[in-house]
Amino acid sequence: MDIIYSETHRLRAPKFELNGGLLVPPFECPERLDFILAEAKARGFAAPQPPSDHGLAPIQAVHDVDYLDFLATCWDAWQAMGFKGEAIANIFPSRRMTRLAVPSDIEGKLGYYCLANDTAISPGTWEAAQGSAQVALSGADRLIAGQRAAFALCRPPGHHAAQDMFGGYCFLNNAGIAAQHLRDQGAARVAILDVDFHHGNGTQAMFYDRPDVLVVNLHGDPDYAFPHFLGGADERGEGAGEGATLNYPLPEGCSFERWFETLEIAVSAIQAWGAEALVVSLGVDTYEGDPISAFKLKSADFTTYGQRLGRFGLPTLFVMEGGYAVEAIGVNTINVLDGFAQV
Ligand code: Q9C
Ligand code: ZN
Repeated sequence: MDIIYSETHRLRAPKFELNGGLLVPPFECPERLDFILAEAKARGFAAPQPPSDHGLAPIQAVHDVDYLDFLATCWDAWQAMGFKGEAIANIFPSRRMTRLAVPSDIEGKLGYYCLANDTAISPGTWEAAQGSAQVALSGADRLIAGQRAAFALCRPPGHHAAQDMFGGYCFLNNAGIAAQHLRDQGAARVAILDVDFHHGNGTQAMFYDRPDVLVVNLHGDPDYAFPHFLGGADERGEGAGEGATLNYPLPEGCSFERWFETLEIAVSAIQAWGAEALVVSLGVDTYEGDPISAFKLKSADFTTYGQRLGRFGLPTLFVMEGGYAVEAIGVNTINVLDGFAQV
């Protein structure tokens, strides 16, 4: 299985994350990918390959132009204000704040486009986010070329980013961009299976009214888990997309047995829907040792579900999302890919 990877991810290196009322070193850090690359090498995977440049057009196919312009200019505009720290949003268009215009002021813009102030914009963030999207696009190219599977080792992650929102450590929705690319290159029906602990609110929002991309999430129930305001079982798509969104919220402390039963239901639904290609939003923050999540998967369980996805038999693009138990992220991620490849 080809691994696509770009060093540009290192440009995403914020100093701070607002967590528990403190500015702490971000959970989503560059070292995550070092552990994954080291484990891939140790387990006999071929050296990672750089992405090819697809430009902005396939990113603009799912993200709004004004949002991309904001991401491209945010850091410079923030600095021009004389602010000394990283760009962290502090005001949002919440309920009863209904003026629709996008402010020209950068603090206003930042809040307008932000969904969670866990995510600081820092120098190099836009360049890293674009590189991450190119990794996903190049992974999709492998499926278009007829390969059975590919691993897009994306960073920063993407599934919380919507058409016009960043947050949850995400800026560009890599899985959504890849799914759209597969559609544009001839796949009639593409499924996205999101197994990250957190609900992929951005991916869901992006395709909510579309019948051609099925979005399926297994995640911590938003009643107790980030992102809290999307991911209920009753959200099933709208209009032409009615039925093409499926949500399986799961309880705090969810065991692998319960999780895997739910995966079986999700896989059956994808099969019945008739997907031609599968994009897996691969977050390994379902691990029992994850510092910000609440499921109980052990490292060996990642192999088991990788094997199940391998038996499923669809052309499959794995897109890296979350996973914050840094010392275990390599083993857990490669276990999924290795399990898949064993079948
Ligand atoms: N106090 C992904 O896994 N922050 N994003 C939680 C906890 C949000 C995770 C803060 C976690 C987002 C891609
Ligand atoms: Zn996550």
